[in-house]
Amino acid sequence: MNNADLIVATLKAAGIARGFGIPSGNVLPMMEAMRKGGVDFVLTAHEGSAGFAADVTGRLTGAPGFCIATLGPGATNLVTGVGCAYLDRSPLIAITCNLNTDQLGRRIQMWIDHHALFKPITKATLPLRQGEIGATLAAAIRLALSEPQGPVHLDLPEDVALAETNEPLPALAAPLRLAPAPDAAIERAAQLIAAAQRPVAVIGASAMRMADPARLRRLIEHCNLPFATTTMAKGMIDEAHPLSLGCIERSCRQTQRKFLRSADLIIGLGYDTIEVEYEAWIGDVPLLQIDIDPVDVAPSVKLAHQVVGDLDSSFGRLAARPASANTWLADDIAAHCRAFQAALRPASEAFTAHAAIDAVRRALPADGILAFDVGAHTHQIASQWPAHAPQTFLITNGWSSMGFGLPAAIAAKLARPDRPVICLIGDGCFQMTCGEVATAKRLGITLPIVVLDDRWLALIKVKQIRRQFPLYGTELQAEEYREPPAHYFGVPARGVRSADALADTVKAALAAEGPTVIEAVVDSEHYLETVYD
Ligand SMILES: Cc1ncc(C[n+]2csc(CCOP(=O)(O)OP(=O)(O)O)c2C)c(N)n1
Ligand SMILES: [Mg+2]
Repeated sequence: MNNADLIVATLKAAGIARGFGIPSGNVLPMMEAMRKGGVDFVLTAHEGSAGFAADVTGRLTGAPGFCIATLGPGATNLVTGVGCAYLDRSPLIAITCNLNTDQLGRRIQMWIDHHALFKPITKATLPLRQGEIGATLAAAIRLALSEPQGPVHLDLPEDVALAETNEPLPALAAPLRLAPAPDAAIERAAQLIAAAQRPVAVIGASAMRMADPARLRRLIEHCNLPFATTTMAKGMIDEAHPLSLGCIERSCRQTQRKFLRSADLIIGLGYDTIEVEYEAWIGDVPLLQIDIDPVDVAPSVKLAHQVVGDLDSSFGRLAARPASANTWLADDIAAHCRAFQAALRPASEAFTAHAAIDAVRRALPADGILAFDVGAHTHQIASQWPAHAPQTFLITNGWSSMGFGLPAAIAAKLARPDRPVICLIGDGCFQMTCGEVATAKRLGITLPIVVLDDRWLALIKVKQIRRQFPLYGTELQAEEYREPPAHYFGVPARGVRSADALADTVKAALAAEGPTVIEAVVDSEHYLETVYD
């Protein structure tokens, strides 16, 4: 057995079933070990996509995601995906396959200092060395899975990969758990919730990693808390719940802000400020923060109290306190939700982006998974798409990188082959990652790839208009498509120009054998009303 075999056997023992990446000569020993060892190598079109796909695999499987690249430009490409796992806190192992040990640090083709490159975007960046492979890998896996979860980078020189070893498979220790919050902190939080007349909870991204998300719903119901969520936390509790207010700080954010500012206490439940800082929306309302980290707020925020510790423990203990009453009426919440949802859908004769998003929702069963991307469409999808279960609404909002949606959808379909998965992305994002259409084709996965073809980098266009800059450099194409090409890389492409045609085409694509590209030619002028209002 060589060290590459030992690495693969250890990854497999950690529950890792596949790794995403692009090879070079230096990667071949690892790929051969993966082939023999039963960890699938998934070839992507770009290493950035490999990183995004690994991030999403980590979110969905409970084992770290795995991505692999060559040195230099392979490593720099990979960084865009690994950074996503860092800010959005997904467990991930990234391996760069390097030159031979005696060449490291010399002026040799493609060589750069990988540890310097990965240091700011990983929990650790470690060299893999002869005789220390098992211990390094076990430590890396444990660190990636310990809260807050995140990526660990490992650098593997080619001679080390190929060297024979008699190291045994390392024992894998359970990840470290966060300490429970002190009793006094829980007690004070319970008092604040009991005293509030109009408390509102806002669920954030840390809650996505709870061991038992049902505790969140029990706490909300126990305290009768109307709850909103950030973009990433949508679906942690079914948004059809009568206490659900929907998403904050996306389309029609002013409607949500107005409601939030009518509260007398905001309760952040696993609210990670990486998605949006409190001071953007909280106004004068006092804040009770319950999270895994000490809160990061501007001096203007009225921080009433914070509880720092393991979320399963905090929420479980708070839900075990006597129930308290408040003055919320179900009608108030329902009326607010109706007004919010109506404002998101300005009337138009045209086939609008919001109508396209609703059509895709209609076509996807409630347990289906949506992966989408970064742009004005993100704002619109986050506000108007009802998410019904955890892990069904895949987006990056901490890292917020274009190019996430398509590799995320591919990774989701591989991790959950039994579930319908849809990719819904802007045309700018499609142009950035359309090579991954070939990846989906090669994998043979059923995947509708819906492109909202509005001919603009619409989010940046909206910003140009708001800031009174002339429109410049944000138009993707001057004329409307007549028809899309017959196929991309052998994947059939369909053009649609109405909501009904879109819903029907998506349903057909969900029943097809492989991927389908569906180009919805939409009018997104309404973003000027709904986005960054
Ligand atoms: C890697 C990266 N580059 C640039 C940006 C800035 N950015 C955010 S949204 C966006 C436009 C996306 O265009 P498109 O996919 O067409 O979506 P739309 O805004 O039209 O819905 C850009 C350039 C980013 N978030 N990530
Ligand atoms: Mg666009």
